[in-house]
Amino acid sequence: MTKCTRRSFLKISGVATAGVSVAATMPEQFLSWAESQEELKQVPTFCELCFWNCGLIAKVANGKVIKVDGNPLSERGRGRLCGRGNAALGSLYDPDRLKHPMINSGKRGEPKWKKASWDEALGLIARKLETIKEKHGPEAVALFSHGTGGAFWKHLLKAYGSSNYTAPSFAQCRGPRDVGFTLTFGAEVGSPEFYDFSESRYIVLLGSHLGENAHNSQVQDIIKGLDKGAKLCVVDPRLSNIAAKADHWLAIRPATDLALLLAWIRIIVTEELYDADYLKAYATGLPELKAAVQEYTPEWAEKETEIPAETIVRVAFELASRKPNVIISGGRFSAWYGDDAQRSRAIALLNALLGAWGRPGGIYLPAGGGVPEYPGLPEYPEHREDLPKLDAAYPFAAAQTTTSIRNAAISGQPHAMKGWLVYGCNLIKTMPDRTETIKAIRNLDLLVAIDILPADIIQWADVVLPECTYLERHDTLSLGKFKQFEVSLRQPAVEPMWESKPSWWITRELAKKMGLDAYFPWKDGEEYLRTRCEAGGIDFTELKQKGVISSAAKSAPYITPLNQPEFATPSGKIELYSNQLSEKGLDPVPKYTRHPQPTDGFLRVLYGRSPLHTFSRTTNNFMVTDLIPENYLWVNSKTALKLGLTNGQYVRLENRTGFKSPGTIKVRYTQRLREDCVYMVHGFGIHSREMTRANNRGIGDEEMLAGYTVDPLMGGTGMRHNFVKIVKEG
Ligand code: MGD
Ligand code: SF4
Repeated sequence: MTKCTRRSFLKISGVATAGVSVAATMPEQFLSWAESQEELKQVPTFCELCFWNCGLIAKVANGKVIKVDGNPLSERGRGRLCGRGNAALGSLYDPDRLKHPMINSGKRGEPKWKKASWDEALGLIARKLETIKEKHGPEAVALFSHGTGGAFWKHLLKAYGSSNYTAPSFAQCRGPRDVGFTLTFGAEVGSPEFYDFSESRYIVLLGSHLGENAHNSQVQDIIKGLDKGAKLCVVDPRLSNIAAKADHWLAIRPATDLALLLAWIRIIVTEELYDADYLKAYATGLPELKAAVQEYTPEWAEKETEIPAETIVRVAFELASRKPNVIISGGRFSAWYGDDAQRSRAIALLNALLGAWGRPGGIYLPAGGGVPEYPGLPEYPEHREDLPKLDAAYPFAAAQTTTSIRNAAISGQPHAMKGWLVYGCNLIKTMPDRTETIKAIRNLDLLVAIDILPADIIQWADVVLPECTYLERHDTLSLGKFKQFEVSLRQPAVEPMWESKPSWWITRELAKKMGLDAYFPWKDGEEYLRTRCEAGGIDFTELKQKGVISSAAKSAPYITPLNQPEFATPSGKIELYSNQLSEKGLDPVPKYTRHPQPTDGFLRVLYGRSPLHTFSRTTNNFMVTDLIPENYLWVNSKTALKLGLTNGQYVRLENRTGFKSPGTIKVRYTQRLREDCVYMVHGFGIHSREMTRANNRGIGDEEMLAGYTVDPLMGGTGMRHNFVKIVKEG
């Protein structure tokens, strides 16, 4: 933690010369500090407005955070914050924040809130958890978690005796990609991804709108790569911002990406454009792969994808000419159509054929490193081996799926599911099929929501626990495996507001009430972190001061004669043909399946991200809602004219089951989208009236889902089979 004076801060931030505009743009806290002679405290910590966790430095005066800046030591942001990261004060000082624990004395979904003390709320939760354990066993309790503080809840759940923890970021997001890559390379592509964009010579993005999807360092890297001459091909039904910078924009017919990928694979193997030496050294199954893709000619792919065959061939040759310094990326959110692990595997196969894994400008090998857990904790209770697994139907489910926990709560099969702890997940908007989620919730004996805002999920909770925001708390360490290993510290910049508390405290107090104190020996958050750092040989005093410490000790990002890669597949090689899949009766090489296309005046709903919003996390944040207060419905101008829509008009949507959106959305005319689709940003359409700025703004894509398809490999939920009609108001 360092201090600077008002004068030096004004100089650093350029505010001293900003003149009259300061009053218009700076928050009240800043103005009162600027009038005073207070010293400015600088507290390094990291951002939680998305999972990228960029290092930041909070500037604190008079007990208030007045500004945040990027921490130059953090590889995740390199001194910069994105628009959301800069809106930290909008999260910290949101007047709608949860202020004290609450107990619901009404029904779930129609709550009657009673303010409670922490002792009362935690006492009630502890009693209910004990009862569930007695009646059904500890496995009948599950944790849904998304965010850094979730680590303490996972520890509590395991100490209680359950291993049922899940995150929507697996089955509803990047799980299919991770499984497709693991089946091929024996490892995931990482989070943040190990893409060496800044050194790339050819980049293909399929359905990834990097930039609108603001992953700080990754956006910096791709721009650097393009500046240095990398070619870019973007495959997207919409001309995204990154597509506007591309050498090729392929406006693919939605749901046909696998056809394009298989055609590219066929061209590369039949024309022998692959990296032959690399495959000889590291891969197995090339002849089988070659035989399996013969039917996927460019002419066949043209009919499926509506991309001209000659363009398909041209991109394949261009891409191969720049091997191995190439990246083919399917982005992060990969739960599209239910065959997503296989589509992701096709992407992995292309990277493998071109020798990209472990090569400069391809997918680098992440640095090793880690920090041990808190030493000396008791062993977790043993889990019952005879209990059937919730995800048994999905042989490659590398993590627990949210939907299998939901199914167990509905049916009681394969075992009882009676209590949910929901940490930082807005499940009502996150899981496909809201009716099923509500049915499951109604069957529970206990739902505890741990949140910072009165989000939609809160309305369905029995007990609500207000966590303090990331600028007010210690959390677990954030460990980053980049080309160097990096440890980031979260520490409070200011005291928690109202009665909100950090998760290290809430879980410890709850544990005490259940006789699990031995698992939570730390005096406070700082002592927890210091002890772990000491056990891992990290200088905690230095970490506190810098916020980030990185180490190059185990850094070897590229393959060299002395740095050979290891592939954790059964064969120890890159598996172009997968015996693991064939043994389970699944396709060893991806096969194309045709998905339904919209008919009879229906349009496919595409959805994505806004650079200023993270799902529903930011839709109430006053610093970004001023700029983007609602989502818009992108409609191709020709389609809009045909339907008699005017630009800016509010409309409703109706899905194939006849469900009409309760909210309305503003039409945005565009030529940057195919005629058979509409597009919107996810995270809007909040129902909670206590979220005063987000309530009833726009429409949530999840609400319009008429169904979803489940990935047979890993249980991912394909949510892009979403067709709607546009209904004019009145
Ligand atoms: P968010 O909307 O970010 O999504 O799923 P979620 O993580 O459930 O909800 C986060 C919740 O955490 C909010 O209620 C917010 O108030 C709360 N929160 C924010 N900060 C904190 C904090 O510091 N502490 C606590 N305790 N709570 C906090 C995201 C998931 O959704 C993902 S990763 C993807 S990629 C999918 N996206 C997606 C989609 O695009 N469309 C559809 N239909 N479904 C999707 N589901 C998936
Ligand atoms: Fe925060 Fe933006 Fe970094 Fe995400 S990318 S952690 S929102 S600064």
